[in-house]
Amino acid sequence: MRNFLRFNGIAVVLTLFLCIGQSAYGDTGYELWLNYKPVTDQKLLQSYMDYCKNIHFADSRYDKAIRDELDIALDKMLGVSVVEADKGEASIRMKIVRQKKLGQEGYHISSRDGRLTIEANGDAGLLYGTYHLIRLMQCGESLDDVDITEVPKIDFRDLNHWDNLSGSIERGYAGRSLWKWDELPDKIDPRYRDYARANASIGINGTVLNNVNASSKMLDREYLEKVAALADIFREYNIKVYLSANFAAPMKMSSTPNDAKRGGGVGQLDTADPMDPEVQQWWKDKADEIYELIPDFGGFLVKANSEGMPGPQDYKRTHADGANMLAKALKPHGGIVMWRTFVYNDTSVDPDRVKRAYKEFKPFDGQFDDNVILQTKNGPLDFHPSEPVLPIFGGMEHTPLQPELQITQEYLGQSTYLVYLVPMWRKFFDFDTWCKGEGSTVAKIAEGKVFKQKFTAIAGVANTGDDENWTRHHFAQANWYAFGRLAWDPMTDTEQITREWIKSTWTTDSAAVKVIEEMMMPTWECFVASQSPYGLGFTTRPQDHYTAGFKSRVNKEWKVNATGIGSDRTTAGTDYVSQYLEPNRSIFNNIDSCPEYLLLTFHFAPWDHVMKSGATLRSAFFDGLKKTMQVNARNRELWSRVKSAIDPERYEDVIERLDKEARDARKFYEEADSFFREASK
Ligand code: GCV
Repeated sequence: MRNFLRFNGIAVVLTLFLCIGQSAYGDTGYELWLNYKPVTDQKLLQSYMDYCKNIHFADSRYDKAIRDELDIALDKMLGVSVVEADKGEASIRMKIVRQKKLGQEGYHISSRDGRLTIEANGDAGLLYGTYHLIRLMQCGESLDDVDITEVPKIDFRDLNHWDNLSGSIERGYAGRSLWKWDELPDKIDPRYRDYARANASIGINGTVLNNVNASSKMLDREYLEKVAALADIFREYNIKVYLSANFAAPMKMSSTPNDAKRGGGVGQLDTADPMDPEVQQWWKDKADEIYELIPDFGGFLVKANSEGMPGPQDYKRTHADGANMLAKALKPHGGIVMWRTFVYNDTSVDPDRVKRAYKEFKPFDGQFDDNVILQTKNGPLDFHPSEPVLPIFGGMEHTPLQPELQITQEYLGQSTYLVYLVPMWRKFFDFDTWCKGEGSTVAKIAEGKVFKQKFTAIAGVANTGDDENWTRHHFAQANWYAFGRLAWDPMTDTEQITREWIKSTWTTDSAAVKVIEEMMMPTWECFVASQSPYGLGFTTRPQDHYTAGFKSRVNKEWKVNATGIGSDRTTAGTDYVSQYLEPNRSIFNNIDSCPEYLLLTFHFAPWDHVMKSGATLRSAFFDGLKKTMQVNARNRELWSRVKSAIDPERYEDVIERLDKEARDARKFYEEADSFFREASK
């Protein structure tokens, strides 16, 4: 094999030139964090070029993806091409080794004497190890004496797309669906591969293509063939395809008016009763059909008996009956069922909505088949800016739970506000449920370390669309990136994720990195203070979940009057606190020990309640309402400081977003301030 470096001197000179004059380097944001910029530090550049002189591939099933990525990355960052070499001579060696502790996806990167090795026990580990290596170079890290072992903490790390077959996206704020159903399977948009690359680079290994408010048509042969075409591409990047299934799909007619709107069933039956043998057979046949087209199909995600979707309760059956029937159909093929616990419509379950999901599911703990996982939103309401952890976490000892986080900012300023979600997700993962004594955090439950379970999973509701930069707001890309990194390991350090993202997306200029980090970090807390202070909950209009909607929420979702504000969910109120284990129950129940970020979720708190700062709730509350405006003004100023380090196109785009945020935040503030002043007299 030829063993020489095809070093393209002209390319390096050119790329360095372009880098010095950033303005010449047009950027749309399409590359996301795979924005491979020429390495300008001469010492690092030389060192990287030495390491990347030639590569020995391990003959893995991801070789093509690995090679393609290295081709792009090395060319753009170093101005060199990938050159293959024999094992003994290569400066980068990829190896499959028998190391069970690395699992199927883990890897070990090490370097010594100018040579670097990526070892993995399973082929996918080499893919992820390669992305890690590239990331090190993007972040300007030395490759000398590297010794990194990474094993994902969660098995199935999925994006959930709420994309409809029509091309619209429920709660999508970045254009239309990425999936061009009318063109598939014949025409393959190159973007599908870039989507897979981006996800693989952060460890995402599954994607649910369609909305949980699923059209039955998704399971039609016609659409399954289109799905198979996508699966063929994603498979090259270790990404499995899943589908949201409509529970009434076996019926020829829709079982509910809502389902009718979504296209009705695709089967020939008159029922979708999970105890009916014909229905069971229908799902078995459907599973066989799917696996014939997509042998590594991941399984079904199901929203049942929630917000008008059909489900087993329509036939007086339980969630367990429904989930297990699907599980049995998928089991022979190795598929799983992700059954959602976002179920709250039946007011007879409990007058307080936040209590319903727990009450619906707790009685069935331990009754689900072993290829079922309960996909559970982080909070009991619905992805609000600040919520307590849903007590299903810690409350169900015999059922695997899959956290569902929302990357798309439905209640968090959509694609207008810069809101960095990691601080919120950190709180969620760090929450101690106490289910097996102190330290039984959500992170550990998600990782399967608290209860015995066969597999673990996590889902993030995607914020992608067909906008050129995928997420409309350039900073919203950070939430997608961070979700992937946290799905890989929920305990990944926030600072590390943030800096990696900034460096691989924007710039490695250390002063600029600091400034951008400073912009991002306080945004979630400020947003909460302005739009849902102290865990108040619903504050936006039901029509858009964006503009101020206090009038339609007051006295329904929470109360406010001259005495105080909030919801009494203590033992003297709706008793929601009792769904938590001790000591959380007592901590939340007492207004003095209740964490302030949840004060108004659990208490109707008097305006003169004294906060930890010494201020009254009244003054803290009204001061807080201004916070998003303040952080926005500060961010506008901070952003101007990094102008010289940022390409003009994205720089201006961000200014435009910040200006829109300023206008909308002021409007929200004015309405909030006047409403609460009036209401609190
Ligand atoms: C997909 C909320 C959203 C709905 C969403 C639902 C869910 O209610 O507003 O758009 O539907 O959650 O998660 O199922």
